[in-house]
Amino acid sequence: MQFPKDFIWGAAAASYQIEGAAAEDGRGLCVWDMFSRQPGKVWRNQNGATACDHYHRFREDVDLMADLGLQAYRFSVSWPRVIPAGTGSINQAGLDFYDKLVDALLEKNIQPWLTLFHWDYPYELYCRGGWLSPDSSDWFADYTAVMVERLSDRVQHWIPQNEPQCFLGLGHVTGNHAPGMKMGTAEAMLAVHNSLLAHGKAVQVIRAKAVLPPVIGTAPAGKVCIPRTASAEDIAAARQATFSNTTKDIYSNSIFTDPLILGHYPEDCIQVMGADMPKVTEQDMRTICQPLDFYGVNLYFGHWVEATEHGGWQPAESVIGPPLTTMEWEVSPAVLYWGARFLHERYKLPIVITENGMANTDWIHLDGKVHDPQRIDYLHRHLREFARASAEGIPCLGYMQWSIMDNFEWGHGYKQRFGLIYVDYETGRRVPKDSYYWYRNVIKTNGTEL
Ligand code: IFM
Repeated sequence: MQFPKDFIWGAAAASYQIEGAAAEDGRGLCVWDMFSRQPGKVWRNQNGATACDHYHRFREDVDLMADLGLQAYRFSVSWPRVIPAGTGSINQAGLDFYDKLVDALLEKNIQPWLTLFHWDYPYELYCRGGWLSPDSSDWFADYTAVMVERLSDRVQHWIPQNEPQCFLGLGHVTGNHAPGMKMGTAEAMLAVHNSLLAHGKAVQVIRAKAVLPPVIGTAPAGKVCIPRTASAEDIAAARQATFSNTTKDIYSNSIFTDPLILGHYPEDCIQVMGADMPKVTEQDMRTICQPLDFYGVNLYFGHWVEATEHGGWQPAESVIGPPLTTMEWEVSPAVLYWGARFLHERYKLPIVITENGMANTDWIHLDGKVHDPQRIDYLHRHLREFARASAEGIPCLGYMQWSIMDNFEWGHGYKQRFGLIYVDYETGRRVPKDSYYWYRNVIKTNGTEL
């Protein structure tokens, strides 16, 4: 398999999922602290108060990243660690943590890819209206400015928000994630619009203030459809299904990314949302649609689709007894090929896989090692599909495995393990899994042996 010479091999994690130290050094509360206190919201009522204790063990973790040969580490900043109330006073100790983390990464030649928001929304801002507040985009822009002022002399890669489909869809519509709200469509769409404005303003701030020339991208949870066969009709059906909005469900690529990159909401979204669409001004759309450098996308599985007789699409049956991860996500590696292809066709940006990986039944075996052949096979198959996209001329810039280490998997608590590194949560001990050593060779050989 062939990857571009300057392809970036990375791995990712997020603040609330790994840092712990939830009540230390002046960190403010986030919505996940509060949500996980409610009985029954998280598996076994667990929470991220200690998590992987990365806050204290980050140097050991960076050493492990360096031994892995990692070229980039995508991490997120805990907004309330830096600005405890979400706006106003800055917590220097919190900023210092990210300062030291970035320096430690750079010392090992690992590029820091900084995500500004990966779901640990400041609780105080939630109490002031959260994403429904007309001030929410300015709060986010002000927070962005703090991070840019402190780190942009060393950080070049910026991702404003991780998976708005999830923090809004799961957090504000179904209520399965923090803050656990169940909004109607009109409110949900207002929150969508405000989060898009926040993205646009953050990009403006980064471009205006950054010291190093910034490289800015996205990290949505893409719903990508895979054609059941290679027929032109099924391919067209999968393309159409990937971007279409036929219900009021906001778990959509195009509702978020069309405004960001094409400068307007998709027509079918406007139709289907009807009176539930927020008031949208031309000025809003100009703010939202800022130039981006890459299309980063988090892809774990795809949805099978086939053409109907009348030129439409319909879900296709999967096989009986499909390969499933412990999240019960179907292993469907072609999602990386079709995702890269459809998303590049529509948005014309180079592609980065900002997350891809699987949860597995990992434990320490009698020989003291963690054998995870399923994960190796999963990653192998997905990377081959991404290489196929690259071979067809789609600009593929990089790949971030999710996740560098086992961590707090939101509502699933610590039940689901996604890491290349096993974490013994009782002791904090890290044990690199077989997939860690496998990925190390992939990086070393730039994927040529895949
Ligand atoms: O752990 C999550 C991450 O926080 C966002 N993307 C999907 C991952 C696996 O569920």
